[in-house]
Amino acid sequence: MAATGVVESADGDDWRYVATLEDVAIEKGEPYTVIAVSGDFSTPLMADQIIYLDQKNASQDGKVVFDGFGNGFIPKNYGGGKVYVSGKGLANPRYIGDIPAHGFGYSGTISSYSGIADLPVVTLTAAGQAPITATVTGSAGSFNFSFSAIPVGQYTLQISQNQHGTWTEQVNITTNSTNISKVLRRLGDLNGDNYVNIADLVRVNNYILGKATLDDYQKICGDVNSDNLINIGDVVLINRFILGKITAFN
Ligand SMILES: [Ca+2]
Ligand SMILES: [Ca+2]
Repeated sequence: MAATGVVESADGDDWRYVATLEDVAIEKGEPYTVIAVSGDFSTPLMADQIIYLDQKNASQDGKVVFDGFGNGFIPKNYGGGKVYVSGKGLANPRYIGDIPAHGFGYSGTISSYSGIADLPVVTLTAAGQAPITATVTGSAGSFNFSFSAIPVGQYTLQISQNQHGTWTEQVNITTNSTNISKVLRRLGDLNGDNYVNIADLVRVNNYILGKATLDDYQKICGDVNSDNLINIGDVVLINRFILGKITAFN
């Protein structure tokens, strides 16, 4: 006896499921049903558990082929599931395989200082999981990034680039592909005008003196030596940068 299922993932949101069931109990011409569910099969089966449902007649004894793709799936759940087949000769729905977690595209554009050639690094990290790294293209302060097939859930988005303040935010990947745009500021550029000059130095100084506040991203961009503090050490470095004594912050 053999029972196998194969899931073939394609680009973006489109994917297909091909199941082949070979079993001596299968009778040619009899209807068999393949059902993909989130979690385990249960009776009664809840409608929102159903990922995919299809019925085919056995084309020959011992073999039924299900071939569904794209809109053949009911997108109730993309977190993965299990596939069962039921029909004549099968007293209970038979488990034949897993559907891997399926996800959605997440992409966007990044604007940054054109004088830095290094590509940004973009990652999505779910709690307790390894970071997923985006494909990044572009040059001269204008970049595109894209993730494909990210399972739905909460992630930390991080965008970093040499000589720029690292952008971090929480994002919720939903059952839609998403396109965003972000602006990365240079280290030392607190007002976001792409220059590091006396205006930025004054802001940092006023913050240290308690005369002004900075938002979270300004604090990251003002911490030019990346020690998680904004203090005289950063002022000295920004001043040296403005005077041309250094050309980079790290
Ligand atoms: Ca500036
Ligand atoms: Ca610092």
